[in-house]
Amino acid sequence: MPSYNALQQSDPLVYDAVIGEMQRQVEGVELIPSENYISAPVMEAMATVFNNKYSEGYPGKRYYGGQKYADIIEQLAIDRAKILFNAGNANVQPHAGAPANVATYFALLEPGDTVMGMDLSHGGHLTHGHPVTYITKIFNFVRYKMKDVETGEIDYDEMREVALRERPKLILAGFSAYPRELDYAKMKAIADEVGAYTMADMAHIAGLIAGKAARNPFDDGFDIITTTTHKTLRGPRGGMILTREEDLGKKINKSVFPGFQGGPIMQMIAAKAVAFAEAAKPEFQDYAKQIVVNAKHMANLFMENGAKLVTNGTDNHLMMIDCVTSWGMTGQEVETLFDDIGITLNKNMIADDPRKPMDPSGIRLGTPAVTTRGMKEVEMEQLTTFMLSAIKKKDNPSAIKDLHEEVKTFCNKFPVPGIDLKQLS
Ligand code: DSN
Repeated sequence: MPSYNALQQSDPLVYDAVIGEMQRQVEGVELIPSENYISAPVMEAMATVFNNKYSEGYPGKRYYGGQKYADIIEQLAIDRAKILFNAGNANVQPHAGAPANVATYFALLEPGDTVMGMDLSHGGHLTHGHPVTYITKIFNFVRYKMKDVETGEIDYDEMREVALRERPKLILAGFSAYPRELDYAKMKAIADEVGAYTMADMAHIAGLIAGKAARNPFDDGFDIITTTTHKTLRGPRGGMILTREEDLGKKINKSVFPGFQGGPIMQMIAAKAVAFAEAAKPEFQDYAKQIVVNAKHMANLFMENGAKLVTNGTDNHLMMIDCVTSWGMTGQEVETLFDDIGITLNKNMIADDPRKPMDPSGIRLGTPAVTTRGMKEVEMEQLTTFMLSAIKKKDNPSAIKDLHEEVKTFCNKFPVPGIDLKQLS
């Protein structure tokens, strides 16, 4: 870990906030399912002089000079990503997940073309065609949903009917709040029937796919995978677009640069390369499997204690709890209560939620970050007990304060990779 001495000297306000955030991460429990802790090598690669370099173009084909080392790191990231996900092409330049998705739409579609994606209220993502996003002014989005919110089964018959009627050019799999696996083969069959491309936005489950704890959509013939690199994949904040066929990758590359972005963020690409090498190690497979074991265990514990989970369980790293039905509380009330005991998760709409996005009925939580800290089933039991106790004692401020102290003591036993507060004292 860097000493941060120079930062402390030159900008104490920023330094204090950095140290405060480190303390928050160490002393608290992170259950937001899209968050994680990067390793020290990934963090070191991010904080490098590659920040100073402009590298428009691709390895061997750049617009500026001085690319000897930039080419090395970008080619490493590309090659490692291709092996990790069995891809024909990897574009590691997208600055984040949303630009990766938008660049993909522009690579494949003409304005006015139709895209079919999962409804946001059933677990889809804003960038899959939510009306508040600009992209809906350009492309026409149609939706699919779960047939049965008790099992999470997608209505593939309806999806086929809508596809035959609307003739989408792109069928999109992927989600940010759906706790089950999708049937990529069924989606691919529907896409083939209407001549659509298939794209999986696997941002949430990229680490599970890399670690062989979830199915790779390429195995069912999907054309494209987009992802962020900082969630279960445990890399730096950023995005990536993979194609099964090398040729389609050429369209993607043109769309990312010069079509959409300017200079790539080379220090993040260096850190992506490091993270992909980490994810290729056998121990990452153990990590990915444990994420799912932990999530299933926690979900079962909640349900045994009377909580109502959307789809009644999970197959992946996350779960959605209907707080109104479970505890007569809103998602916001539960988020705030758990914040008070040092456990972070997020309020979230549940399927067909009658409440509003900023004040929804549910919460979303997951196990990628706590699993990185080495927690296993027994710790999931402890965490669930903390959360259920908080709900029981919610009207007793001193009991909530005591619980917060217990959570801090518990966290002491599980170091966060890349953070050593003792080095700073
Ligand atoms: N903000 C991310 C998440 O939490 O799922 C998705 O963009």
